[in-house]
Amino acid sequence: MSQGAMGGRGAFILFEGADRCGKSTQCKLLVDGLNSRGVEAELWRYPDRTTAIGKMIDGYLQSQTDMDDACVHLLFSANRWEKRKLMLEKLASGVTLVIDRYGHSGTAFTAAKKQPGLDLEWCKSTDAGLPAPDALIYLEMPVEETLKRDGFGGERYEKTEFQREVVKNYELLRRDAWKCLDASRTIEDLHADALKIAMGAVEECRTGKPLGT
Ligand code: T5A
Ligand code: NA
Repeated sequence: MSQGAMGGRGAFILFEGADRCGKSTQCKLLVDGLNSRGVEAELWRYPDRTTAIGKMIDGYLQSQTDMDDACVHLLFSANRWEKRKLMLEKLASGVTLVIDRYGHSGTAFTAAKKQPGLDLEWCKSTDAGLPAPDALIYLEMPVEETLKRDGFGGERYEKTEFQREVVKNYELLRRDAWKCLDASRTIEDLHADALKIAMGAVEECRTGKPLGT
């Protein structure tokens, strides 16, 4: 019997943080860890580059196309809205979703462009009404350290100064409820903490915690 059939919903577990802090690594490990403990879990990521909107975002991130800053922000947001219905269905059916980036990335990155009108409040407003995470795991790391990691530098936003602004914005968005982990620790250590946090959220959701917005 699925968890949904037993009456509980799945949890929405979110990983956030600057580029190369280790989000995707932890998301994959967490989904495996949850599944091996009998918790049905799926890995989702934003941007979801597979949809029509996601393909436009992908072209932009790879600098194949240019776009107005507000316009591309709205596409990132629309990419979350277009998957809202499926997200609600999955959670209601008892599936836990481990999600690699969400609206916090949207706000932290667009606001880092420092364009008139595109402040934190405006950036957040386009996501108002989307489901809120049950647990947000923020991987914290100085920009200088993430720069040393493999693969940095390929895409549009992977520039030192820009990443510094992104981290400043995450600090402004930060709430007490965020679970902040020092991302310079080992992959295994971080996974152990993430699994504890996620199992706690899964249990709360199973026993009736409502989904926020
Ligand atoms: N964006 C996104 C917006 O502007 N608006 C939005 O609304 C959204 C949703 C693409 C870009 O889009 C922007 C933000 C981004 O700039 P993406 O596709 O998530 O976003 O970016 P990716 O390039 O896939 O991923 P990241 O750069 O964010 O990297 P991760 O996932 O944080 O890091 P990961 O796990 O791939 O690890 C990076 C390297 O470090 C190693 C890994 O092995 C890998 O080599 N590593 C560690 N090394 C030592 N110790 C550890 N603990 C380690 N963990 C990982
Ligand atoms: Na990633």
